[in-house]
Amino acid sequence: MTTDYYKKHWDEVEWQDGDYTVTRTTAWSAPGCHDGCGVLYYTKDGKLEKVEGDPKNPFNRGSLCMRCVMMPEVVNNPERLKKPLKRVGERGENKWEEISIDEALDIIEEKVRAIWRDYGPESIAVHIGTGRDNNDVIPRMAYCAFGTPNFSMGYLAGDSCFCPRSASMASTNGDFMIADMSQQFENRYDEKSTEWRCPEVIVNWGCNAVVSNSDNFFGHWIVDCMQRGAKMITIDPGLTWLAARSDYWLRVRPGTDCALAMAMIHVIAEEGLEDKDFVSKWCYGFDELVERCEPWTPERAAEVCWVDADKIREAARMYANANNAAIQWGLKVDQTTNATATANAINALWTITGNVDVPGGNIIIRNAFSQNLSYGYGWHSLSPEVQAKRLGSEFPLMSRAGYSSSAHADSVLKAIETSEPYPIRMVWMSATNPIANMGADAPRLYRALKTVDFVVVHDVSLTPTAVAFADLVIPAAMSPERNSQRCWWVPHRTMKKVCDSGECYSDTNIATLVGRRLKPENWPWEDEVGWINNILSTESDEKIPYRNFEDACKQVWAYPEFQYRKYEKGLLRFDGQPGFNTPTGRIELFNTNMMLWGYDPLPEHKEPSCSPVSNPELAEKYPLVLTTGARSFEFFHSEQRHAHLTSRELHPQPKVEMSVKAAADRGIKEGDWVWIENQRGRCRQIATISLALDDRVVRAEHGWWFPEAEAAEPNLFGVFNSNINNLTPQCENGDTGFGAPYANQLCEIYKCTEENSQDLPSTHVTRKDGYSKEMDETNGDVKVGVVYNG
Ligand SMILES: Nc1nc2c(c(=O)[nH]1)N[C@H]1C(S)=C(S)[C@@H](COP(=O)(O)OP(=O)(O)OC[C@H]3O[C@@H](n4cnc5c(=O)[nH]c(N)nc54)[C@H](O)[C@@H]3O)O[C@H]1N2
Ligand SMILES: Nc1nc2c(c(=O)[nH]1)N[C@H]1C(S)=C(S)[C@@H](COP(=O)(O)OP(=O)(O)OC[C@H]3O[C@@H](n4cnc5c(=O)[nH]c(N)nc54)[C@H](O)[C@@H]3O)O[C@H]1N2
Ligand code: SF4
Ligand SMILES: [Mo]
Repeated sequence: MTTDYYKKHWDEVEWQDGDYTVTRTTAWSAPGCHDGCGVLYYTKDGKLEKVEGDPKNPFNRGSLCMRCVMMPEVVNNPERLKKPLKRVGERGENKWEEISIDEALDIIEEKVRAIWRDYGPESIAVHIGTGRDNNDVIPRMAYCAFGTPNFSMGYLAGDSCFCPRSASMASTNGDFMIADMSQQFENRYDEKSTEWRCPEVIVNWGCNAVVSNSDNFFGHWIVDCMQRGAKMITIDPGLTWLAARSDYWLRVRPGTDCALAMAMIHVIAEEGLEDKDFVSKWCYGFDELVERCEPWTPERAAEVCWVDADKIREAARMYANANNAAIQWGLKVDQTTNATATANAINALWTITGNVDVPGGNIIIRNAFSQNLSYGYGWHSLSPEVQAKRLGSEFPLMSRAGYSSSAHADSVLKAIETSEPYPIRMVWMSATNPIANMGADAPRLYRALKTVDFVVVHDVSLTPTAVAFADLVIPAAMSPERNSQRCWWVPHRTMKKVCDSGECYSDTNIATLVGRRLKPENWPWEDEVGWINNILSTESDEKIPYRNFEDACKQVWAYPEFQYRKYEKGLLRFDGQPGFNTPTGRIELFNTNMMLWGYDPLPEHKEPSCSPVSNPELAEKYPLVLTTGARSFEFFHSEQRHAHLTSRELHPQPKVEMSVKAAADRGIKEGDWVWIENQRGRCRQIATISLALDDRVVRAEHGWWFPEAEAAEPNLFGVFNSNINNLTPQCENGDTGFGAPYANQLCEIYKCTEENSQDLPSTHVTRKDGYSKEMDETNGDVKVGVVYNG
């Protein structure tokens, strides 16, 4: 295909190319992803045959990552669910009967009405996974169909994905901020037609965006900016592609980022590199912050973080001296119990250097055309009495200020385990596979979810979660089989159905069907298009250029107007005054919200609970620092794992990365199967040797299950055999309720032998009730130091 081909069809949204119908639209989920890139779908006889990046779409400008390129394989995967299933055997036996959607809805309606009558709606918990094409749909179903306040992100310990960062930003800045790579402008990198300027320095902080494309940020934008001269600092224990191309790679010890950020603040303040004008006009508490960071000399941080002191100094200078610099931060900021403080410290870095809402800095963003749906969508349909029952509302940062408008995942788990403050009788899971991936302490979740009376799973495939717990499984439609619209910052996008999904249902469809059965007064539309039309006509501001789905599909995307330095123009505060949307109207380096709620208003480093520093005794037995879950190109969490897919061909087995010395000391060679073990449990992955990793640190993968293996228990697709979440704790959160140590554990690694592999984790968990069992009677948490007893 030549460029001429695309030019010829530039103004069309659908055309014929031989036998193919080509449709210009966007992709989101399923399969999962955070972004919504422009695609050209090639369909023939109602079947998806090929996907290309849409060169016209400003978001991805023709690029695609491999998960969209391989979408036809996943959509046409014969192992996909095609019909609703009702369990006929015991849970875990994998025995099902195919039923119609009406029969499934009958069962759901009967169970829900019985729970409403006997226990109250709060006894229903509704879960989703990460940000897919159901982010707003499933919360609305929870509130407006089931009438429960207990909607949460699966069993994500400490809500530790984006929520800690977003709550930090909301409480210090009053808004969300993101690295500015020109994504607010349809003309993108054209510096002549926009105010955008390329960042001189980009900091990749615990984020590997070229692989993860996380949070509506397309990683290739960083490459585009590198090509335009941006220098880079990467803060990561691993030598990623970005780290290898950076001017500074700070090989931080997992879980110590707060200390590193405080040392960088120390250097900036000591050398007077802060933006004095911005600090004096727009910041509150600079002196207090500087005082707090005073003890954090680069030398002290070097000891804590295992990074060279001079490098910390030089990186801080390079960042602060740039005219404009952008920090793109990621998940690893959240995956520590010290997440809130860590996020506050990094937030302070872009603030004191004046990189706030300026071209090529960190910009303030909101959803296009005022579509503020997300987790709070439909919340107001609940009475104040029901709202007050939301689990986890004892955490003020989350509940009182509405910074995290969901139930607290660990609190839901505890309610299932203890029936306190009330029992959970039904669990609905859309797009989450918690025992394979989302939840920490997968064995504990396994035990808990087995006790819930009624479980519904809505998914594309029959997952370990479905086999272990579900009474009903409903098949999910995939991205090219959905009509949808997207509100995640900018641009506003539509997603158009191009192939038939048979009896598979989009989240929007299933929520509508369930809602119309249970509370028809809240569901005035009949199908997904009716719902989208409602959003476009009533939930969007008047600047949106279309008011119904049909018109929206003719345009595919729309950019709202974007302005820099909104704080100077009175565009952020409700009262229309200049300043930020905070109590003081300034960015609160000294966080008055946190002070009022009884938290430390300033950042401070805290050691992870299991580290060589905090727990040297444990470290004697488990000397390696373990970080988990760095993303790989092939998979989105536990998806794309089927054996015949290209993803498994390229990445057939789980991998744990260790240094040459760490491997040699243990007699381990590249490609050996090894056990990764700590006080909570163990799992096995394949060793891969790194020339660059610290000898004391290892990086293990998450999300592994083996769809090709026996589905029934005790094997359960081998879901616990390679599951790194046998080693991570649930219910160990920061004091704000946010953050969990998924990425900073201790472990030991040893070679798998026949002898030590008799008791496989899947059997151990499903048949022997194994791992992390001993609970602390006072609070239901797992005791740190419980010794694995295989
Ligand atoms: N392909 C793919 N893309 C995805 C996903 C997926 O599963 N697959 N998942 C999506 C989701 S839900 C999320 S939240 C995002 C996450 O995506 P990112 O925010 O990019 O996070 P990770 O890939 O988990 O980790 C990024 C880097 O942090 C490093 N790291 C590990 N521990 C630490 C630490 O303690 N400190 C620092 N500074 N760095 C550390 C890792 O080595 C890794 O290179 O990706 C999204 N995108
Ligand atoms: N150890 C460790 N654990 C981690 C992480 C880590 O870094 N380390 N990362 C954590 C993070 S940040 C997150 S966000 C969670 C993510 O966890 P989740 O988002 O829950 O991801 P999965 O467990 O893969 O479950 C997603 C399921 O949804 C299905 N699905 C995909 N798209 C759709 C859709 O549109 N509709 C429906 N109904 N189903 C769909 C998929 O087939 C899959 O079975 O994992 C967490 N777990
Ligand atoms: S980031 Fe990758 S998987 Fe997601 S929509 Fe874009 S190309 Fe597809
Ligand atoms: Mo996530």
